[in-house]
Amino acid sequence: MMDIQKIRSDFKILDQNVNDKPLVYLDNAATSQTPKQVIDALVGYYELDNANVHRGVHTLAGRATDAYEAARAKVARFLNARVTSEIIFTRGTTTALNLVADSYGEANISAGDEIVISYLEHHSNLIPWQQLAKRKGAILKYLDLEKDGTITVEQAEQVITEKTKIVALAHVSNVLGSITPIKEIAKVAHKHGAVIVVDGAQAVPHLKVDVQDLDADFYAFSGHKMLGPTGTGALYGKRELLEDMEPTEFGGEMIDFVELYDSTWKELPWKFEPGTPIIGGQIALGAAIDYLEAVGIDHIHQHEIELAGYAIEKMQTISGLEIYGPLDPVKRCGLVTFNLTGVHPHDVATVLDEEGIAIRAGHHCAQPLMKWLDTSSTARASFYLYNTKEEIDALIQGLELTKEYFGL
Ligand code: C6P
Repeated sequence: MMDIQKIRSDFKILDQNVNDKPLVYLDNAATSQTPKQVIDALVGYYELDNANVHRGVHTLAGRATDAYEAARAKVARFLNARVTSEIIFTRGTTTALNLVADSYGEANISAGDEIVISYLEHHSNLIPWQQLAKRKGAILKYLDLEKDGTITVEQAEQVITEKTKIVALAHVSNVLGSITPIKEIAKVAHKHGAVIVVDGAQAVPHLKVDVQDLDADFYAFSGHKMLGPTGTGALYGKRELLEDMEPTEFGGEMIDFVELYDSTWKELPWKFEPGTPIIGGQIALGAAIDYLEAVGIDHIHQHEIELAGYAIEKMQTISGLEIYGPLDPVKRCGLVTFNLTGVHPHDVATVLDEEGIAIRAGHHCAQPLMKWLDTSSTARASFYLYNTKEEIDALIQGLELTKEYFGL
């Protein structure tokens, strides 16, 4: 069982009024809040250990390097990677996915090859593949979605062929909250000799992710959606794939020897980490993992199922409110995307903000999905471990007020 009040006491930011109302923060899919323990790790690094990593022989450099590499080991353990060197620190999901497209994609995609993605992808898992396909004369194919927005293995079986070289899918949709059956689709991809790249931005914060069990070839996530600082995150890749890949950025830290007309690279993972990394940030990401593990990721997932189920049940009583994605909370993570007929989602978000309630409105960086849903934008409430049913009650009241405000 989770002690929500105890958890909330670690998040000072939650204890404030916004527009004279208690803050109800329901925009966790955009970015989560940061507990004291993570802030302390960041401040502790700057107050006591600040130095560049992998370069100096002095004590602070040693401490900074040890803490940075210890954070990498935590990420490896959290995702159940085989070895720590399979974890490349990145600025987040977007950078990680671009790295795979620009390195693995560049070397392995030729004219006529197929890259398979889906209609629900975030732009970060769409544009890198779109641009790669354009550069190479490859074919970008889309998995269609079921009526409730979910992706099925049957769809994948129909679309993935012998020509498919890369399958790139979100583990959890940032709009629909739906969970993609990655493990089963990985089997289909591998049967056809393709690799599977997983966008885990909305999964790692909420679900137990085991990259070996999923048999993912690459797996990307962001630290700021899982209690860590912005500018942090990582790419997991199977060692044998990463070994064969070329860096896409060059400079200090990533080289072994540099001569006038040629250079060689460091071993994994450092050949993919040029320049001074986000040292304090990644150390704090390690502290975020400690926090999530102490609470228990399975407990967090269960809590979110309950919150999403409660929110969906209450929202269904509001006339003119359309919910997108599967209605069964077990099929999704803790977010609910919706529209109120006759009110633009930005207006919904603005009225709610007046009530101290933070939600997101817009296309959520998923324009093809908006088209598929036959809308230009939606409102989205997204939950995390510190949210409560009382906060969902406040959201529901706020939505009723929005309807009144617009005379509906
Ligand atoms: N989605 C949202 O409000 P970055 O920006 O690199 O940390 O994450 C990008 C990203 C990739 N994939 C998915 C599924 C995502 O949800 C996101 C970020 C935020 O939905 C900001 S648009």
